[in-house]
Amino acid sequence: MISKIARLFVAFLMFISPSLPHLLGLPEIPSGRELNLDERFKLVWEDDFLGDTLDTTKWDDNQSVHTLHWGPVRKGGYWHKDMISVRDGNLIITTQYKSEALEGSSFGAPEKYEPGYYTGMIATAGKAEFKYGYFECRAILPKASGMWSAFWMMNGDVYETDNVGHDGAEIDVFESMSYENRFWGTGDAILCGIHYDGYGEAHKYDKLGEYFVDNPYEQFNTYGVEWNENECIFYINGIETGRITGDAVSHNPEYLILSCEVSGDNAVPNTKEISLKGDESAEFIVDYVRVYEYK
Ligand SMILES: [Ca+2]
Repeated sequence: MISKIARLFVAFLMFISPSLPHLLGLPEIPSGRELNLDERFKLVWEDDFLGDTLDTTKWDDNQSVHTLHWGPVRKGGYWHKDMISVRDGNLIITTQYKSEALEGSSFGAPEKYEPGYYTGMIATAGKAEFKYGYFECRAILPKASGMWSAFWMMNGDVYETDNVGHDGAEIDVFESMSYENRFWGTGDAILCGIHYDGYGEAHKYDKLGEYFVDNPYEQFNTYGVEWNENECIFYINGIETGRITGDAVSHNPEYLILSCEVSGDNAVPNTKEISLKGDESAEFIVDYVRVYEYK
């Protein structure tokens, strides 16, 4: 209900001036041009998540991805392959507190798994990397506060600090910022942007903005980015939300990532934000990921 009021308020602001919500730091309602997918693109890669296991010819499940720079610790919890499953035509990334550490090691990193929040990620690094086209996933986001689910793209050269993202960038097709615990019902919104020049002092972030999605924790929506040599154009359900041009645009192949994280740092969860209690779990459900080339 509160989300509906927030959305009506934002619609009113956009009626006065389309850029007003953005200036006030509020999410916008997608209102741009239509994608026209069939007319402009052809499908070149997809995973519909059929069968009972992750297709490891397409994805790694974060214990064997050596090209990535991350250990098993991720924000307030751990990434672990046991939290990844495929069921009823969907990929499921489950988040849950484990009072006993799950077994295994990750990336050959020295950190060990301990009791705590467990969730997961999968990536196509070294298996399917793409330059330019249209990239889309169809998903239901995890229904619990303190979850940070995302569909994003990376290239290892994102760490090159040369003031441009041309050698590689982190393209966040969407990041879900949480559920329920944001002011004015804006938890129904997602975030889009591009990070480049690494994550240290030279780090740059072109934040496109935040956008409302239809019942993202209850129903499937599509989240996409169209990427060419000039710009990245972001879409929700085939409607443009906005575009990023200039230095942030990558000109190198990027791999795809689906992931969930929990609020916190160094595997210490922010329990004020995380609404899961006991052994309750939350699921990030992905129907498909599709990659298209320009016709
Ligand atoms: Ca599917």
